Amino acid sequence: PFAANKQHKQTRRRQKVGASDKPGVLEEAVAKIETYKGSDYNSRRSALDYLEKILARWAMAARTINSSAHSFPENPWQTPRVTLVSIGSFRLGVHRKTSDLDVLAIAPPSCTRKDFFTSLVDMLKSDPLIDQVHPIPTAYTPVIKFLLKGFQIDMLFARVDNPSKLLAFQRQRVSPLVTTQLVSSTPRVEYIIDDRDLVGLDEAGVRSMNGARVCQMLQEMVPDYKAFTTVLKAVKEWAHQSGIYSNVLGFLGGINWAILVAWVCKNHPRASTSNLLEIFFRVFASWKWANPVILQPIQQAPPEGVVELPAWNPDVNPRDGLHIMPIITPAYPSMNSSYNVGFPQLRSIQNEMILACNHLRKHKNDFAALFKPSDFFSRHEHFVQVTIRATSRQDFVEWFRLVESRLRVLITDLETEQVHAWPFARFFDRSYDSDGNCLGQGKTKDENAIHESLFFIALRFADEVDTIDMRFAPSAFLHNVNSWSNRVSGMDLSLKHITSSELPTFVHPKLDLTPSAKSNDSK
Ligand code: 3AT
Ligand code: MN
Ligand code: MN
Repeated sequence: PFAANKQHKQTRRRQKVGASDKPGVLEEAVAKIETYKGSDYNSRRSALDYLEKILARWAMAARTINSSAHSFPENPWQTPRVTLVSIGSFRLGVHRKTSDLDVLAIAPPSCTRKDFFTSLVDMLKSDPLIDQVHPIPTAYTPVIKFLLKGFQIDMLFARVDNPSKLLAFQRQRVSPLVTTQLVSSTPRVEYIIDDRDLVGLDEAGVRSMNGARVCQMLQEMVPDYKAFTTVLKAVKEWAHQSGIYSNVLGFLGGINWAILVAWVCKNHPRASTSNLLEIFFRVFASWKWANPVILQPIQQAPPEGVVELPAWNPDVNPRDGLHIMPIITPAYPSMNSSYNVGFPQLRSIQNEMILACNHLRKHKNDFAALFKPSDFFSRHEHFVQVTIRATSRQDFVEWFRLVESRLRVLITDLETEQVHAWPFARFFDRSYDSDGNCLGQGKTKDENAIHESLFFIALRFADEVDTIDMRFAPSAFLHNVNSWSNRVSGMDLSLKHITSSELPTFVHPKLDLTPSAKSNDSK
């Protein structure tokens, strides 16, 4: 680690000498982005501390229950502790104000995954500060989702097979390389998980641990961590504004963008941050998909003693060969983190990258323009407007989650040779009272208000198209979603075709009234 540290410093020095750009231009632009301003580090930290206490209570209770049925080789005098490790954007130090908090609970042998999804879920449901508990035990990576002190939490679970291993986690093993790199952006000391820690875990456990391992590997692999986070923050903001940030809608999410940025950093260790961002757009605007983006050679065989799992390999697994935009995770077993991406979404992502690339070519270092709201709604003429509605907040939360998870199907079905679908990854939320008066935009907390969310997919027709019957996709989608078994009255969904003149005014970006923008508008 110390050798690596030295090398790290040298890279930095070289970078200063060799940099052709004015240093710090991108840093300045990123510092102005509202969504990263005013670190809410402490409130997130205190939410995690609170959660850690609940987990401690749960672990005590679970041991009492389980010890009568099984015997676990645990020291009865020692309190079983659950270790909470943060992963995702909070761990990387690139979270936005609206980002969720992703955590991994590493539990002692006396706490099983079954307990996690039963007794712990009950505890969470009865906690006064916790809301909207949503366990998904059958997911590829099982997770409990809930709201704690206003933060959306995604909690994964791994159970270690012997108590001494857990103690090792609790001793805060920290690599010196990671601490030095993180000191300025992520103050929290984190646990380091290596291959040996996967021994004895089941499949879902390995995949859950990998949430943490992927973050860790990205942190260790990039030559200049600060530069990585600056570029990643810029990319995330640009992707949000461009309507292409969302895993569930078939675009790219946090982990995908992080891997792409790490790839650029790793392959261009001497570039300045401004250069790195330009290279990012240039490289991925013309990337020949479905060639995969791979950070390091894919390890096909498991580390010694670790359960064998399929690693991404289109030669062996034909389904892997169907992925159109493979972005491969580095930790064993490597997977494609973007298997959800569809053709319309890929086209949008590439189009936005080309626009960004051209913009920077014409206006060198004008990064602020990349962080402005997209003019998506002025670019297109025809739209499908999806309206998701429910008559209470609780119903809305569940209904929205269901509809959102199925919108990818609608997007795929709308796309044909004659019609291209251009989905925009953003929801416009409003709430109303029973007389139809608007109570406000954005998510409101009013329990009994009518909640509504709008989503738009632009349509582009081929030149030869005169009239076209497009009823199939919307009616199939309505049928599919409306037959959901948990649907109750008041949960409504409607789709309609509108032209740009019928768009609600609030979809257009608010006019920027700063003097320079005014003079641009009047042209
Ligand atoms: P946000 O700031 O929350 O948007 P993030 O980096 O935290 O970005 P997510 O919350 O989507 O991203 O994911 C958190 C972690 O969960 C990252 C990764 O370890 C794991 N994960 C999520 N989606 C995938 C995926 N498709 N493939 C592999 N790992 C994933
Ligand atoms: Mn996250
Ligand atoms: Mn998440």
